[in-house]
Amino acid sequence: MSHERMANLVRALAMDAVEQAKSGHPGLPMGAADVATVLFTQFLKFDPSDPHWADRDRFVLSAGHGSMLIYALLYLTGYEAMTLEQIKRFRQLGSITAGHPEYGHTPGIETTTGPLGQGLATAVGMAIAEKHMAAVFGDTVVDHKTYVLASDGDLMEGISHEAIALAGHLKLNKLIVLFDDNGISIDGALSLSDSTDQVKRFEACGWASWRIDGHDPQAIAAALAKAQKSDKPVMIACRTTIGYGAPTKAGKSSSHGSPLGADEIKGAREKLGWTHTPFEVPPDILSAWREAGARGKPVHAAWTKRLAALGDKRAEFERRMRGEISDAALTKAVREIKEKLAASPKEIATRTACEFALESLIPALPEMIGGSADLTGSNNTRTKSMQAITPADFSGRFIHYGIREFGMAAAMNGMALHGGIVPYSGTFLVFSDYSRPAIRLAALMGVRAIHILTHDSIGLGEDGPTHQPVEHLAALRAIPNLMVFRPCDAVETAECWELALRAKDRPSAMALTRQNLPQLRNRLDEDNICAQGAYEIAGPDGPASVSIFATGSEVSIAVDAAKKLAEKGVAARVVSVPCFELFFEQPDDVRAAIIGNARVKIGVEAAVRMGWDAIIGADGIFVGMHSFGASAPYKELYKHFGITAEAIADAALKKL
Ligand SMILES: Cc1ncc(C[n+]2csc(CCOP(=O)(O)OP(=O)(O)O)c2C)c(N)n1
Repeated sequence: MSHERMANLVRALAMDAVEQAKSGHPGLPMGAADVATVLFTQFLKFDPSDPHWADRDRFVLSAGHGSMLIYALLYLTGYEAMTLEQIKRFRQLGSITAGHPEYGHTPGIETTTGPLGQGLATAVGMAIAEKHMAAVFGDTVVDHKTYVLASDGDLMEGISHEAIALAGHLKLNKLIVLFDDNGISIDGALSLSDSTDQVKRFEACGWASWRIDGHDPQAIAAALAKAQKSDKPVMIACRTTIGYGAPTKAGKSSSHGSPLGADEIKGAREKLGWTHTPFEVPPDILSAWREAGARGKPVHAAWTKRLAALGDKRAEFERRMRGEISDAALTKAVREIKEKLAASPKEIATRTACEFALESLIPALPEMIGGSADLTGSNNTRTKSMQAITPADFSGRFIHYGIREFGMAAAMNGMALHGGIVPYSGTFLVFSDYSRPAIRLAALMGVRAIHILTHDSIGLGEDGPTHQPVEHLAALRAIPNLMVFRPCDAVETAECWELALRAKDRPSAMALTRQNLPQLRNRLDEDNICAQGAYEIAGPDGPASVSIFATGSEVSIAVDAAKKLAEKGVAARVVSVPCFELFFEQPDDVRAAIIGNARVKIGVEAAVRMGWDAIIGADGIFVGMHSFGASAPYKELYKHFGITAEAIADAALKKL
């Protein structure tokens, strides 16, 4: 079967599906069909009968708008779930051919793409994960590549720079980027807004990079063959024509993101020599594609034998790839931490409590890989025993991500998606804005990536308002499926870590303090009390007329306020709310009991009020931030902004 016929079937399916849906992007699939056909028929190692095969090559269509390309490839190579019927239902509710590739929604999709640049940055994490797993389990069972198809848009996004710099630094030579170098974006020619020499840029970042004709199958194959042997990551700039084959729209932005229209499609069929009706799949071409899809079967079978030969390590490899944390190891580690804290309570910052917890968690859970965006000493995410991952040795468990918050968060997604790793990282809470789009994708995909976000309020003090988050907790809580933890002491920090680790299908953000906090929970609780999201941490024996709800560093302030109220004869209880999301997921009666029916409800958090009304009601009192912070020693700031025990008690008394 000729390459041309096979590639043209991809083009035909893409233009027909977009036409039928009356929406979508035909230009990229038509332009990149040659590159993708060579990759999928000659190089990519995969087995459509097992989309989760651990040693498959990963393919990331970073330019997710070209989704019809990957849907067509999955169908043609024989992924069972991807039927022609699904292709015909492109972009319709309930189909697996959504508008952009979605992980978990469509078998064979390795990561959700659409937000340009992130696919590439996620792939960097996959390539790191491959190297680490190979270092731990050996290259007889872990030896695969990560391929990315990236567009101009992917490479224009700032995130691409963080990603390629990190990949170049780490010499991720099994990462191969195919750049769909078509010189066109939505507004028109790329020359309207960009004149970067991408090959030089990648070379400057430590990549091997060169240009080829992206419509010449021999050139594509030769480049991919050369890339296999590289000692650096590889970027192949494939010169293509967007909308290849369309008579008047090829090479123009008009083929980028809308149906070609009946006349243009008719013309494209003529130009491509495609005599078939819409959605017609010539059996001989399909069978050539299916044959290409079956290439991986014997390779997979041979791998299965090598896996069996792994002996004792096999079960551990499989456990890690399934993402199942050892319940016994985690339970034991958390118990150990809590016992130590009960025996000798610690007045420490929660960032320090995090490190204290990690000292037990890291040896217990070998799948945890930590890191920091150049704030290692401030985030306390590296324990003493952790070795750094380096280009020469990937067996380490700590990544110096550099000052690349977004690249870090995207790479974490890639590691989690690859499997075998539970990534966590550190930066300041205020800079979660920089990593937010990747945190959002983690939540959308349902992957376990754990973000340690320290210096979580005005409590960081003298670095001032540029570094003091005020709206970030609310902003993170607004992301569906993300758990935002704000523990109040060392015990809660350990419990929140346990919850984050056990949540296999969701990411977490943990806001931790710079300043020391008293340990409020001094007895040993067998259960994870934070699992409910909120609980009464202090209160009178009888009914209370004031309920104070607080998180993190403000819980101890709330406890002091309750004491002041008690001195005035007012019974007040304090509810610690380490995780809004877990609290809101409780049954109504549990929630109602925790909220209680005190006459006065007060929320205390050194951040903006947004989100708090769900707990304290619209008529509740909120003690927190109403503006940006300021630079000063933190105790002065708490006084200045009125977040004190006196202020809380006064507000309660006024309202009673
Ligand atoms: C972060 C982000 N910004 C904007 C968009 C909207 N968008 C989709 S494709 C595209 C650019 C298209 O140009 P290119 O990447 O070269 O793709 P091609 O036209 O070659 O298909 C834009 C701006 C997006 N998907 N992601």
